[in-house]
Amino acid sequence: PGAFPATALEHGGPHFNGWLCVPSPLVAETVARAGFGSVTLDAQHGFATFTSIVDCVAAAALAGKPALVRLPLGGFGLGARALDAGAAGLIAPMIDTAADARAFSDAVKFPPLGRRSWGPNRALGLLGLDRPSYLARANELTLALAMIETELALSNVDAIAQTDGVDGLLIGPNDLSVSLTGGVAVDPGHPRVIAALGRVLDAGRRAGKPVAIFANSPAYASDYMRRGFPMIALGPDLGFLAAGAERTLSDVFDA
Ligand code: 3PY
Ligand code: MG
Repeated sequence: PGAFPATALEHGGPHFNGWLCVPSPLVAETVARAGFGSVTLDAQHGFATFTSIVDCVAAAALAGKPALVRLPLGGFGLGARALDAGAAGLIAPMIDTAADARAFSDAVKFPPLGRRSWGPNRALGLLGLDRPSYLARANELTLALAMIETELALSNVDAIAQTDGVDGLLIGPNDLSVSLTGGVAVDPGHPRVIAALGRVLDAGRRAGKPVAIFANSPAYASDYMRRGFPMIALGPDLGFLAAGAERTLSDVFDA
């Protein structure tokens, strides 16, 4: 559960990731057991802290699933710590330029790809690797996804995708809609966002790297599945809880 190599997204699929805002190990374990292939602990807009990341990585591991961490803006240092704590991968928001991509990769990949500092205190045990094997394999086993969610990122998408150490892209359709409409709309279904999807998928194909996407709803997730995205993140958990609560209550009247 401490590993998430990009090759895991090559066959079959799509891979569904459960996106978690609530910083609770019980929530992480429950969603990981509910059929999702992995979970994301969100430290940008969700409430994940380093302490909750440590606990939630362990809880996802109990369910046999890898945990990714979505970093706060520019929070690459937290990313390296999360990998030390056994996170299987990282998602960096608002990667707009090749320089942003390089800074991300520098912090979270060991040489020769980057300059990650040594200290995988729990990752060794979770992966069952000794120190030399972890050093040799960590770059390949831990997924680093760069979020494409602005007009500027779209204009640099090939350079971002081709940055060594960036293992794949993840589209943030909400921010992308805000950016592409100049702050007028937050709408993943906006025609400019839909038109951009193919452009990012093509850049991933050219770089030989997977393109994942966040889905606001099951309907968006189905659409993204038909478009061939190999990984779809669904959430957040508060939405699962609200939908389950509403359905449970309405079922009382339908029974
Ligand atoms: C976005 O859609 O902007 C995201 O960051 C997904 O959470
Ligand atoms: Mg976003």
